[in-house]
Amino acid sequence: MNLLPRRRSVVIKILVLVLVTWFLFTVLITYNDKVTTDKDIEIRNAPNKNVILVNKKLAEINRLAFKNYKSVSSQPPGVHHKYDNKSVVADVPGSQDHEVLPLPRDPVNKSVVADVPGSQGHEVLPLLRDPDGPGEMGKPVKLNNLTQSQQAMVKQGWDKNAFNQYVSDLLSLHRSLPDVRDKECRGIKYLDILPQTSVIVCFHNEAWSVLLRTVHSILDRSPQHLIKEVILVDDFSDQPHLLRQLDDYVTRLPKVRVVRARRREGLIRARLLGASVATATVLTYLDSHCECTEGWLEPLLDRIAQNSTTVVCPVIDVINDDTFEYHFRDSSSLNVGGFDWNLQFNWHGIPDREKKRRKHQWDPVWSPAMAGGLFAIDRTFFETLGTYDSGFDIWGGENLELSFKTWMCHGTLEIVPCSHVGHIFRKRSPYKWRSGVNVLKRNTIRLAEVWLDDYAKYYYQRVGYDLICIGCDHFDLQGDFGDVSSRKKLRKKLKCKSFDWYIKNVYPELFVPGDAVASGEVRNLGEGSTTCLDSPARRDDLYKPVGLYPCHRQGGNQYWMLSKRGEIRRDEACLDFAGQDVILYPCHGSMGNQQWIYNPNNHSIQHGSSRKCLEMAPDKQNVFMKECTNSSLQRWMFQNYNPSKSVNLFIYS
Ligand SMILES: [Mn+2]
Repeated sequence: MNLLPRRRSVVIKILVLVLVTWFLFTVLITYNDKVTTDKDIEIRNAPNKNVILVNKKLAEINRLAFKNYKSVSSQPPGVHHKYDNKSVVADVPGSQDHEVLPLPRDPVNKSVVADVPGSQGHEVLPLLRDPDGPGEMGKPVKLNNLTQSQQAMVKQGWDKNAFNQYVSDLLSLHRSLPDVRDKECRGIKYLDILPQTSVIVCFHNEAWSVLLRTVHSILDRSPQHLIKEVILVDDFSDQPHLLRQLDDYVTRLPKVRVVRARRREGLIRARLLGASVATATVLTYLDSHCECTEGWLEPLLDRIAQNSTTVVCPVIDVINDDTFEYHFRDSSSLNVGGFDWNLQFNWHGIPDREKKRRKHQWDPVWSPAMAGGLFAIDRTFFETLGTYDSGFDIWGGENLELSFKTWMCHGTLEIVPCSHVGHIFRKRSPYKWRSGVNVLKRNTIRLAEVWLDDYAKYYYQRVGYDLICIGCDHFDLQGDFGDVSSRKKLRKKLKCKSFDWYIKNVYPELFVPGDAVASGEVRNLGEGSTTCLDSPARRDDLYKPVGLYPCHRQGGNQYWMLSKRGEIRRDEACLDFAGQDVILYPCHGSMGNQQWIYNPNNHSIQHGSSRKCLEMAPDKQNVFMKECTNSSLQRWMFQNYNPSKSVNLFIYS
């Protein structure tokens, strides 16, 4: 009987011991796990410390592998898609020698993987991020009281990247952003079943924190079932953080793969390399210095799901290159893309006819051209269009090529106001290109030759034949820009519409020099009729009052065109009156302050909205806007005036 209580106490002791041991063990395990994870995330979130020294040997081996490429002809056959994950040599036009490096896919400790934000599922996301940390909610970061060594680091970051890398490194890779959409966007119901997308991000020597913030913003702010994969295309970077360190990092992000070019390819061929390994129905291209915002993806995919020939662009918000502040505006001030006769892309306001076509300001808006870096396209449609012209080199003009053929070959190009992606706009390119080749020129000549038909002459006039090829006219330039016959054949095969159709239907706002109602000098008929409107009109000359000078009949600063819509302009500079001086202002195509009504009978130039008349000062130094009189100082003569082109000029509402 004595034994029993003793035994009972032994049993209880054992039980307690087991419990305590189990408890301690559990605590220890959890603690260990947490320490590893915390450290892990901390290291990755503190990019200043993240220059893990890359094993030099590995880097060397990589370099050796890259060296072994063979040179190939510049226009190999079409794209062949590889749908497997294995190491393959991709057959991209112009880049047969790409090597797709296999991703290390070793089974990793699950608890670590699950704790990496944006990986596997989005459900386990303990973001170790200070919600009031620097740059959160897209707020600006201003640097104060820096030590000398910090100042040196700031400068180094700018030199390397042309943006403030030091500030970027201070921000969380998962920093929060405000919901920048119009509030109506939040209630829009999209199709239940949307296609998946492969997001393709090309980079060359991109800063670690900027690249990874791009990646995490994709993963963190997209419905995970819509992201099939994120493909990072490395265009032959040599900075150590983009080699082994990047491979190691993305191992923990199962949807992210790195594909590496074996030599410097340029943006266009890098994008094609990405496409060649992508497996989803929709390709979404982003630059490597972006941040996606809440709800950015669904409205893009929705448009493509409804019509696979619709090519869509998000609204591109500005991430300040210095403070990393996220700037955004509502859709009322949205711009669409266009270009000038230099074939340079530009932005302009939504034309009135397009405003009328749409019901709401948050409805997708037709855009004549895309900026280039950020868009989504159905992969089959992209292939049908012949992807990019593989004869294009490096970068430039490819955005217009894709824009023209989208519209001309039976598609639609839209900007989707409910989709916002931030982008760091740099003021200079931090990269070196091989010298001696004007790639932009070569690309745009190809563009003009294949797509512009008769309108190509305006491009050639604008850039000057000399610039294209010294000593030859544009008909014997074949050697200079390569062979475009296959691209022309493609255009024929697809039964694409003419550039004339495109200009008249998609981009009627574009000023076509041949349509000018008048071109040449604008001469005042008072004070001896010897004075002409005279101003330079380059970008630096804008916003200044327009001047006067004795007429010289040599064009130049006295060459003006009167457009059908009543603009008095040279290139993209328009005479503009807002109540003060008559200045040169970027043409906006919306008449208003830039509409001038020329009356060939009394030679007056009346301003559309103020109804005042252009008048020369008696001392011939300035022009003013005055009430209309019969004064000879208000009489002007346009050179080469052709009233038959001035449709509707006198009808104003
Ligand atoms: Mn960019």
